[in-house]
Amino acid sequence: MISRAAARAAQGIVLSAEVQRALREGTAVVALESTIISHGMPFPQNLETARAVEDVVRGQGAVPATIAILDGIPHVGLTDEQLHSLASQAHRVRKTSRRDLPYVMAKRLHGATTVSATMLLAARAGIHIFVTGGIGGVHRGGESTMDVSADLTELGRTPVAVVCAGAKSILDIPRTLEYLETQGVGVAAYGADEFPAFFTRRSGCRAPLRIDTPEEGAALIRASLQLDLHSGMVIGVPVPEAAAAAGERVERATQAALKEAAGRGLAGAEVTPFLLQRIRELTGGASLDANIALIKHNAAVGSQIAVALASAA
Ligand code: PSU
Ligand code: MN
Repeated sequence: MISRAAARAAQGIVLSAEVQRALREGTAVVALESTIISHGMPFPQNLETARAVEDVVRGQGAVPATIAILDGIPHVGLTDEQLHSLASQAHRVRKTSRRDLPYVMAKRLHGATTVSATMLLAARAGIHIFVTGGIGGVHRGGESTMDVSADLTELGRTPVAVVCAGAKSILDIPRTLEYLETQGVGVAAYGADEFPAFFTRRSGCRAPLRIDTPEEGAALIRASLQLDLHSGMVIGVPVPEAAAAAGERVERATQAALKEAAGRGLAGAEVTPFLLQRIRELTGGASLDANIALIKHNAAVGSQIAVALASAA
């Protein structure tokens, strides 16, 4: 049998020294995505947030592993210099989901990984927990456009728990939950009964599962790994109350941005980045502040779950 380290090397995945050591020693590791840096927020807030989120993870006693493709090589764990170039040269970085990975590698491009590609690379590296802001989902009107994020099918086939603030109301949340059920993905709300809707704490949809502590989250993940389910799960953490105050305004901006996107006939991978940018402009930055607050909060909760998982191993 070949070792896990050799298997990663064969796949051309580069792990930072810090991440390698943590995985070898059984220290908690938390994966982080890079599309949120390149396509989800403007510079320099994207860089500040990426650094702050890594600090939150470290503050909880876990090791952050931000994932991206640099010059065609998948990296798990970035240096500050690498984070900086990803954040400041976003126009040179391609949004990379599962299907884009071979192309970005073959062409030796820079790629920012979405939830699907980040999950895939995290799993290859042996990381079980991944923190982000929000997952992709079934877009509104998805029943006719078939615009369903590859994040959802990835959750059905890759054993990584994604800790997030739920799915944005730019998406059809009831259909997103239906789709996750079809894919066999466990969906839990953290300390709440309802699945959260990113900028707002409530979506009107009851979460299928509820957990209230990091230990409960760790136990769920452990059971899933034990059964070798090969599927992921979603842990939805409601946005902190203070940051949820902007929720109504953001909701109105979301409606306006959706109309604009439809008017421009946008489709495919462009849709989500366009909506995020327009909502940010229409709310005068309020959506960005809330976005930053919720991802830091998710990082704290996700790291606590990762630490609980590592300590029980
Ligand atoms: N939702 C957010 N911010 C983001 C994304 C989603 O609130 O930055 C990004 C994530 O990387 C997610 C991707 O995986 O958008 C989904 O894109 P699409 O809808 O094209 O599948
Ligand atoms: Mn899409």
